[in-house]
Order: sequence, then structure tokens, then C-alpha cells
Amino acid sequence: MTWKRRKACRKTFCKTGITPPPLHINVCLPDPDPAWNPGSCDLYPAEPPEENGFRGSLAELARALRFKSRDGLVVMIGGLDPTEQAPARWLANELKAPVVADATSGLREELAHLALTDADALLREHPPAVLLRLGDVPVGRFWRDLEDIPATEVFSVTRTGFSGLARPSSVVTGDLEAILHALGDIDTVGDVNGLRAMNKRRKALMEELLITCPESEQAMVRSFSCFAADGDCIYLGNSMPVRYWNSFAQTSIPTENVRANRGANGIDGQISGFLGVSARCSRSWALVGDLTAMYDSNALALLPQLDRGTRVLGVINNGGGGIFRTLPGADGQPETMRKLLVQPHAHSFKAIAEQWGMRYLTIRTAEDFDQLDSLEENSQTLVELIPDREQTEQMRLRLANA
Ligand SMILES: Cc1ncc(C[n+]2csc(CCOP(=O)(O)OP(=O)(O)O)c2C)c(N)n1
Repeated sequence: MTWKRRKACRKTFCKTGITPPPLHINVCLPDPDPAWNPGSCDLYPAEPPEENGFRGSLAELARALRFKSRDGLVVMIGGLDPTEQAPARWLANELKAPVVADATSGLREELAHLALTDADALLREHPPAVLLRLGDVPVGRFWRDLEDIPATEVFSVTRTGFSGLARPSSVVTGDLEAILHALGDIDTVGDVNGLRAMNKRRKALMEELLITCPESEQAMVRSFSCFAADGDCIYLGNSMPVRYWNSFAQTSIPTENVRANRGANGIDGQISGFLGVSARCSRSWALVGDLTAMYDSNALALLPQLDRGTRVLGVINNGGGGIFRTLPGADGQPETMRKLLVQPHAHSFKAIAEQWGMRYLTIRTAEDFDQLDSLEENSQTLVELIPDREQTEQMRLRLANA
């Protein structure tokens, strides 16, 4: 069928209310070059890309930190290179301004004394005069809200050079440690607008709800994070596990090596990503959604090819794409549309675990987490977390209306 006919056909279906059939697109790729010889392929790791040279205005950044931040400064820290962690920690501790640190910064726990918990709503109501971003583009909602808050001046210090915003902002590109050396003395700014004090009530409510809703997704992420803290790497795959981790994971034990993937591939390739990250780790943990896990479950066939190591793949099975149950306006969608978005299902991951020779555990209650106490060295375990939907919703609504 030609594209034109297909479009006309879809229009007809829309008018009649009949669901159109699936569309299969064949993408034509050129034939491989016959001269290409896989035998001479170089499989050694490539040289790291060249460092981004220094770009941007240090004077402007220094002025903002010294003068403008007297009206309020918040530091948002995205993913960091291991070499950036020490300078970022030092800067945050010197400034003493409120911090929102993504798990992938590796500093989320170490900067908990400066942190705003679940800060999106608070920052939307009380946007700071200056926002300093360190590292990768932060995943928090407030970063995206900044597009519509021109009164907040945004400064990014990043090795990538990407501003991560469509609106004007200042970017200083280069090596963080070198940039801090060049900036010289840093004055303490502190919590000028009392954001941490305002955040206390919310923090207390969150802790209370984690206790009263122990079978919610949020509380399960907290419990899972307590066990995962003994690993040497943690992998988070697709959107909700990343967001949940940033808001609800434990903050007492530092977890420097946290990798997350919620970008270009979406839910695709996440188990492969985890196995790749785990290749050099002796004890690695992952937390992904159920649709995300199903999408790439065949990747588990790689397990026998990997170096020894203890691997725990946690799957939050909330029976479909939970993120789409909570979208604004989701309740008003017709049932057919909701089914398309959420892809509800009642599958268990037991057979998948067995197929690939993994130990299988189910967790439905707080007590069930005790099973994670007895993980054998070099074992491969799939942990299916089955949260209570009502408790999850109750917790979400209480926090949203706090
Ligand atoms: C390859 C791909 N297809 C579709 C999407 C759209 N998408 C984003 S999140 C999501 C659902 C994820 O569901 P699940 O893994 O169960 O996590 P949950 O939302 O329940 O936390 C989908 C389908 C995507 N990001 N990538």
C-alpha cells in the first residue's frame, strides 16, 4: 500500500471509529560493503574522545556566584564523571546552597545534608534567582520548568557543552576541577530563601508515607535501594525507576557508581545496558520497569558469556507502563486509549528467569525483602517487585497535594 493510500485509509478508519490495522514500516538500508572484512575488525576499546576545550565566561559565573546568588541560589547536579565528583562535592559544600543531586552524580547521599527532597513543586513555587548546574542535564522536572522561568538565571558548568535548555542560559564548558581552580575563592551563599526549612515538612511527610504505605512502588524502591547500597554499581532503566530513585532511595550510604538510561533508546536495550555496566563489577544491581524488562528480556541470553559476578535484576511489575496511568488527563481517556498507552498485562517474570537460568524471587511485602539477605556470591537473580497499586496512588496523591 502506498503512503498516500495508507493515510486515506487511516482517515476512513477514524471516521468509522474502527481501529486501523498496525503499520509495518520497512526501512531500506544500503547493502553492506562487500570489501568490509569483519576478520580485521579492531575490537579493542577506542581512544576516549578528545576533551572539550574550555569555553564560556568565567567572569560572568564568578559575578553570579558572588553577587546575584545573594537573592537565592540552587545547585542542580546531573550525571558526573568520576573525576568530577570531588570538585563538585567541594563546590557544593563551600556554597552550602540547596542542592538537587541526581543519583547519577554519585553524590546524592553525600550531599544529603544540603539536599532538597522531591524538590520540583517547591522550586516551581520559589524559583531561585540563580541556578547553577553541574555535570549532565539534570533529570528533575524543575530543570524543564526553567524553560518558562526566565527570571531565574541559569549557569551550566559541564564537560559536554550542551546547555540542555531552549531558552537563553550561560554555559561554561571544560574540566570542572580546572574551572574551579580558575574561579578562585568561593564565598558561602547558604540557603538564602529558607528552601531547606520549607522542604522539611515535605521530607517528614514522605518518610511517614514510606512507613504507612510499605507496599507502594515508592517504598519498595526505598527498600530495594537499602540492599543495593552494598553493590559496586547500580543501573536504573527508564523513566519511573530513575525518578523514584532520585526521590525515594536511601540517603545514608554513599553509592558513587549509579548509571541511568532514560534517553535516546527509551525503554529499549535496558537489560543489555545493565549487563554491559555490570561487566566490570563484582556485585551489581538494576531496577527497571516491567515493560522495559520485557522489551529486552532476550539480552539475558548473554549471561553465560559474562565474567563472574553477583547480578540482581529488579523488575517493578506494576502490570504495564505505570507512568502512563499518572499522566495529566489520563483518567479522562477512553478505555481503548488507556489500554494502548498502559499496555496492561498479568505476566509474571518467573518463566523468563527460569529460561535464562536465573534464581527468581517475588517481593510483595516489606518482609519479603528479607530474601535479599541471602544472595549467593556470583549468582544471577531476577527479583520481581509487585507493588500495591492503591498504596502507590495514595502516596503519589498525598505528596502531590502536600
Ligand atoms: C523504544 C520505546 N518505546 C516506547 C517508549 C515510550 N515509553 C516510555 S515509558 C514507557 C512505559 C514504561 O513502562 P515500564 O517499563 O513498565 O515502567 P513504568 O512506567 O511502569 O515505571 C513507554 C512505552 C519508549 N520510551 N521507548
